[in-house]
Amino acid sequence: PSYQLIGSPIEIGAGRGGCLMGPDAYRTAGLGPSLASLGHDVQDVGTLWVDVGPDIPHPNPAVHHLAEVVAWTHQIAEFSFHACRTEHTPIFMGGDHAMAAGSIGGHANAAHHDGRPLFVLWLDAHPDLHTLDTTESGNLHGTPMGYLTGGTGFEGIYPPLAAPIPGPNICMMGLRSVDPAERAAIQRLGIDAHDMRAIDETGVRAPLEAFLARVRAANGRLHVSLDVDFLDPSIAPAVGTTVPGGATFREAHLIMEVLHESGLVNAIDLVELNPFLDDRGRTAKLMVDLCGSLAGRTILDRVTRSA
Ligand code: DIR
Ligand code: MN
Ligand code: MN
Ligand code: MN
Repeated sequence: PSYQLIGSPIEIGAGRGGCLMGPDAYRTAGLGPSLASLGHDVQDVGTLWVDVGPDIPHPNPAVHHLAEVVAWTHQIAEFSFHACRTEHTPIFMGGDHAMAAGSIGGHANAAHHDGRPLFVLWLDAHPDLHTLDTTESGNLHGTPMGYLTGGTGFEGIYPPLAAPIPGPNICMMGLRSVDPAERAAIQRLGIDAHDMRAIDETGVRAPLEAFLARVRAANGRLHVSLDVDFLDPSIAPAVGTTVPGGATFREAHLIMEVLHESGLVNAIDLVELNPFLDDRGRTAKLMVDLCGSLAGRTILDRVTRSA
């Protein structure tokens, strides 16, 4: 495919600063050249920015920086809608996970426009299924999935979605920090959720292949949203919300390798990288290497391919 890199340095959705530097850390770690070395067309279209007016008050006093998140959501959704109606595969370089309201929301509207269903592979320690009313931290990076699945209270504040994303079209892997309201939402929406206990028991490949078979059967479009905290903190320290017991190096690469073989990925989010917390760039480098596997890097030639 032809990749389009786009910097989306929103950072006020997270509890602490630093994600602002994410896009440039990916550039320094060589994301563009790495994809180009695999034979792809790569275009870095630059970094988005927003103007922010006065904050929007909200009945939930924990909610903060709502106006800024809404401005970013509009900006990123607009870009995503247009990018996802071309042959390019956009890679949204975050930025915190609040970015996904725009990147996936715009993608959902583009897919709807083309009469195709959107599927989401959500790789994260957290389901980010809060609404503006249920969030206790008020950190809005915990809310994009709430918005995208049609949670209440976003209407009139966030950009309209053509249709909410149905739970069964969403596969979550890596969950290990789930708040009570989110746990209930996963159940109610019928999200295809795999917590770390399930990954321990089944590995990543079987549930991923089952999900991809559904995407293929539905002629769906696929958005992959990769939160740094999906990975175990021992290999990916550069994130504000580390949670022990995350995906291993090989589990993460295997997911990317299987995604490449599927040929189904239409857009990618790289979120929550906080370069201020990194250890000599190793987390940024790992994220770039994971993109390499997603873009077709293999260890050896693979002569046979099992189904
Ligand atoms: C917690 C943590 N569920 C919250 N969320 C996220 O603040 O709502 N951390 N997304 O990365
Ligand atoms: Mn997240
Ligand atoms: Mn997370
Ligand atoms: Mn499943």
